[in-house]
Amino acid sequence: MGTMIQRYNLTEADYRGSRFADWSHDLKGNNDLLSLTRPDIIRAIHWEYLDAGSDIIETNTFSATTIAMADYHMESLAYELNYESARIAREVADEVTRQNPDKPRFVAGAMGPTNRTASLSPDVNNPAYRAVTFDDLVETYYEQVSGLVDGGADLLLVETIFDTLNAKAALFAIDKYFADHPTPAPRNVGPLPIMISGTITDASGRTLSGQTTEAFLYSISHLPLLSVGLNCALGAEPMRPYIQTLAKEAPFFTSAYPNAGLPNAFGEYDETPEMMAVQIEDFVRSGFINIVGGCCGSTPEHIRAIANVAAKYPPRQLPLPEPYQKLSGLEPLKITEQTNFLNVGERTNVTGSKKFARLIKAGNFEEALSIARGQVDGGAQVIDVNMDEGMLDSVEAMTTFLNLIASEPDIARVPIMVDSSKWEVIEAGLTCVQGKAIVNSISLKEGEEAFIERARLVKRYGAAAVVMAFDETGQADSYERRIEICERAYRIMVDKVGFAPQDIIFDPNILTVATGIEEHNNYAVDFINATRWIKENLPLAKVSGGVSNVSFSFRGNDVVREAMHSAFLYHAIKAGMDMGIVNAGQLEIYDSIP
Ligand code: THG
Repeated sequence: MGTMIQRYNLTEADYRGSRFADWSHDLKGNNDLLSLTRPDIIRAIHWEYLDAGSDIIETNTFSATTIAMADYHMESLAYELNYESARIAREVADEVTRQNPDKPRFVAGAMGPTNRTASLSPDVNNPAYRAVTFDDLVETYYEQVSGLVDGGADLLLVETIFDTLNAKAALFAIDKYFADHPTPAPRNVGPLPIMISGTITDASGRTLSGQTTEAFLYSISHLPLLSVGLNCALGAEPMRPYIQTLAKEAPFFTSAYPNAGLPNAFGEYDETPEMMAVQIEDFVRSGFINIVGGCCGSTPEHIRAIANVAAKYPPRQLPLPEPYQKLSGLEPLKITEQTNFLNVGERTNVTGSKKFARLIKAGNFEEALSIARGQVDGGAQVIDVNMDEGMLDSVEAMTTFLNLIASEPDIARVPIMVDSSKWEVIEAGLTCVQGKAIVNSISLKEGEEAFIERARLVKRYGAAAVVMAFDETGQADSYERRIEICERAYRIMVDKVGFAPQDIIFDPNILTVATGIEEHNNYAVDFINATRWIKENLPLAKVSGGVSNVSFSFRGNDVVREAMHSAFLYHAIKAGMDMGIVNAGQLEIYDSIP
């Protein structure tokens, strides 16, 4: 769209039209505004791409959000821009479809990344600062979705994603919009299909916000997408390995619409239609792709050439779905049958480490980060973060700490487990992480209704969940109660919420043994037996627990505690325990316990 608009050499007056003739700010360059002031041009461009063979055209709404429109002081026009742009594209697509009903044409509502990043700080002196929050983005995208849907878009395209947290906010908004409006006019059908398209901006194969392609994929796979793919960036050729990765892993259709090569010194794109078609033909021939197209610099002639080569080959076959738990930080973490026991670092917990608590309470977040780093260096593959302390503003502490972690690549490479007994703290944590995180925890403590509501939200945020064996009558402390509650929670999550069973992590309560109270002596054995039962009876569910709890009776005697942890894990892992919250780096090897 931008490439074609450029060809018209429009002036400030064209952008303004009569309606905005007196607007107080410059409007030249506000391409989305042309849907209101020069709809004839937008219509003509759509027509040209359809004539070239496009099955899908994008609405002229890449920047039609309150956040991006703020540059022109046009926030209040966001809804109208989306509505009008979708309506125009709809009209042209319908007209062309009527001429040739055998080739139906579709309108993708384009949702750009906005001009702000939710997981990076624009202020080098304040790495915890954010120019935009997840909640701001959800609000702005929700409005965009409503305009696109009302204007008649067939599907939604979240594109040019350079920060996965922005994209997660877009998905959150879309999911919320269709929960609020199950069959919106004018199409009166259920949720529109969603296409997601990321952007790999450098040769290391990462997004601007630092994620690898797989980590990106895992972060956005919680909704039933129509497609996932890549666009924009350096052109088709450098995209190849990342498209290949998506083709192999993605349980959705895949898409690629690269730029027409690298921009030259004048910001122009030099790849001819023939050159670009050669690259795209390779993607299609290799079976990587279901949907192809062009981004910056690609003209209707490029699309015509691409459509011609694409027609020669069958589309990609979807791989068999892999029912694995797939988490991510900047890097992916896939839990398969081959994965060993997973260590979740326990020390970034104000109730679990006196040192961490002291640093956080003193506002010394810099040094607190070194504890997180120590856990990762010590072998933690996930880190548990807990800020539940009476003297702290836990929401603020969680937000600050997770934002700081986001700018430390050696820590942020692992997924985060957001640990709190307060739901608002968990939500605050989830709005700070671009990866696929774990919520720690939800339970039936406050009844089924609250449990369902939270499980739905966890899903909407795209996280896995620890589910504690706790119900309305209290914490499970026998084998029978543990399995009864876990089975009930599993059925509710899988049958009523539609939660992916591989994303459920049961915690059947590691309680303290050897307290002097007779009834406590079987706690560890009951946990281990419950673990075995869960793994045999609740398909794909995982089991975790807070290992250091078991030895609280021996506080101060770390030699005994560490030996207990190893002995406990030796049996629990055999019974199927998948992961545990542990003091990473301090686990004694079972066979070397004297
Ligand atoms: N299940 C789930 N989440 C949990 C727990 C659980 N989160 C918190 C806790 N339990 C797991 N984390 C810890 C962290 C530290 C300790 C125990 C459990 C611990 N800390 C030393 C102590 O208290 O003696 C602190 C010593 C120090 O200050 O250095 O033992 O069960 N889902």
